[in-house]
Amino acid sequence: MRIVVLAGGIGGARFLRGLKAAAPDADITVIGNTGDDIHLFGLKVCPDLDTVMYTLGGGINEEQGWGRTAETFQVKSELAEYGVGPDWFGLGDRDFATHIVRTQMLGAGYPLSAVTEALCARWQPGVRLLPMSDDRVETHVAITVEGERKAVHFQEYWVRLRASVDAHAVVPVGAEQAKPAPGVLEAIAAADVILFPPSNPVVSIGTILAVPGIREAIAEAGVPVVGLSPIVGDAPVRGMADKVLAAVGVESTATAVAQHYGSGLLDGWLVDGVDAAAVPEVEEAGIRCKAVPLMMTDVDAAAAMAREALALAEEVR
Ligand code: GDP
Ligand code: FO1
Ligand code: CA
Repeated sequence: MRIVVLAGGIGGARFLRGLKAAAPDADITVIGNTGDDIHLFGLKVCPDLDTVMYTLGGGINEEQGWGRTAETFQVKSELAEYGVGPDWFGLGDRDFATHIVRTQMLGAGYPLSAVTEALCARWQPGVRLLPMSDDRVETHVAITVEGERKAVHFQEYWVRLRASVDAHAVVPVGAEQAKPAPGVLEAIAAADVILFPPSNPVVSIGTILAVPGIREAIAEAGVPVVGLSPIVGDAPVRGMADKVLAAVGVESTATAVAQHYGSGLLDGWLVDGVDAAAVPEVEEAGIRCKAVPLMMTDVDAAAAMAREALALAEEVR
């Protein structure tokens, strides 16, 4: 079975670990969000691709959900001694190596998709990890600071400001001109099932869908598209997805997120047991819906969610 998954960082990566356990023989292609990417200290950092790669490759810091295990921060403190920032983004020593290799290869002319493949040769994530695009796309967030409206990089909004101010708009800068990376449209067209893990609907999956051609290819693939809600009990399980959902006028409920994707894209939607009341509302919108446990407390729990998603896909096929 060929499965295509659109993934952000932590939510996507933890779901994928479960999916691999639930469907060990499946051929899994991951289309990763690159809108979170940022250039720091002359290096290209791809947080969501790295989170998927490290999580599936056994190198992730489990408690944190991002970055490398047993990390140290010598380079960061040396940079700080020079007064070189930003100091609000924690790049660790081990992680730095990944960004150095990536930047070196990009400088030599390799596209991000080829670089990602080369990095994955070390980590062996057990899936094919494709960036959504080889073209630069950067999510910016419009906010008001001291009465003045301005746009900041998504990482500045998320990590430095902790989404503490309201977002007026979320803009995937460059998306309109971006092309899907090699293999993305082909994987979608060849898929037997397409899954939306419980990733951020706006800045992870929404950004991937903003690359022209990807949304259309999914809608036209003619195979079941099933999503899992990142919103449980009217709040994100972790992170500040509610802030970016509000920016696009979507309530933080499992129902509203399903309606936001819409029946033109989604065939099936899983909500958590605490949101069972959402089932008839989602079905009213023409999307088959089921309530099952959706907390990824460990790999077994994530695997059970993946099995439910694949079962729902068979129901709607
Ligand atoms: P990010 O790029 O690291 O922010 O990760 P993603 O975009 O892939 O996923 C973020 C979303 O995952 C958040 O909105 C969380 O609510 C959701 N999430 C994290 N852990 C869980 C979980 O155990 N269950 C569910 N249903 N959602 C989760
Ligand atoms: N998230 C933080 O909250 N603080 C950090 O200092 C931080 C550093 C970092 C470094 C590399 C990396 O791959 C991810 C990192 N993240 C950090 C996570 C990440 O930037 C965000 O959680 C996601 O991009 C949000 O989707
Ligand atoms: Ca992300």
